[in-house]
Amino acid sequence: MRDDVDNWAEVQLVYSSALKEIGTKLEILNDEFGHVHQYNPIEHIKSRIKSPESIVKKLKKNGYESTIPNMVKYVNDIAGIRVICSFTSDIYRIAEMLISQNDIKVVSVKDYILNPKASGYKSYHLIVTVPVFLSDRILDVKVEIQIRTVAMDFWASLEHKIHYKFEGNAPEHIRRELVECAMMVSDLDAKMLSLNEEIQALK
Ligand code: 0O2
Repeated sequence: MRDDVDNWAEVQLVYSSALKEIGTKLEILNDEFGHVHQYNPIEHIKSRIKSPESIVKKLKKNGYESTIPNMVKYVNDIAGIRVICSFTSDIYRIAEMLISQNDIKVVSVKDYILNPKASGYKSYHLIVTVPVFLSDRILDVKVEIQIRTVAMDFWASLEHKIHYKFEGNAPEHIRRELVECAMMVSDLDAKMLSLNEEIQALK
C-alpha cells in the first residue's frame, strides 16, 4: 500500500481534502459553541492551497530541490486555513477544542499573541496533521491553522499589502508606524473583550 503522494494533482487533492476535514471540524465546534453559549466565536474562515510558485520559492529559500517529496516534507503550509474570531479569548478556546480531538496531532504551536513578531504581527499558529481517508490508504496531512481576531486580521492584511509594495524593505518610519498601529489594534481587542465580559456578567 502506498503512503506517499507523487504528483501535483494528488498533492492538491490530498491537501484540499485536509482543508475540508479541518473546516468541517471548526464549523461543528462553532455551531456547538453557539448552541451552548449563545454566541458564535468564529466570524469567518478562509482557506487556501499554496500556489506551486510559492511552494517552489519556499523550498529554494530553504535550500531544497523542488520535488514532490520535499514539498510534503518541508513545506508545512501547503494547506492553510485562517480562522477569524470575535474575541482574543475565543482564539485559545477554538485551538484547545480542536487539538483535543484524538485524530488531530499537533506538529507545532507558535503563539504570536503572547510573543508578537518585531513587525507587530499577532496571531496564533498551529501546524497539525489530520487523517485523510483515500480509497486505498490513510494519509496524515499537515495543515497550517492561523487563528486571530478580526482586528488582528485587519492589521495583518493591510500590513501585508504595504510591505508587499516595498518588497519587505519598508522605510524605518513606516515600520515604526505599523508597529504603533498594531498596538492600537491590541488596545481595541482588549477593550472589546472587557466590554463583552461585562455584558456577559450582566446577562
Ligand atoms: P503566505 O502568503 O501568507 O502563505 P515558515 O512559514 O515556517 O517558513 P515562519 O516565519 O517560521 O516561516 O512561519 P510563521 O512565523 O509561522 O509565519 C508564516 C505565516 O504567518 C506567513 O506566511 C504569513 O501569512 C504570516 N505572517 C508571519 N509574519 C507576518 C507579518 O509580520 N505580517 C503579516 N502580515 N503576516 C505575517 P507566508 O509563508 O509568509 O506567506
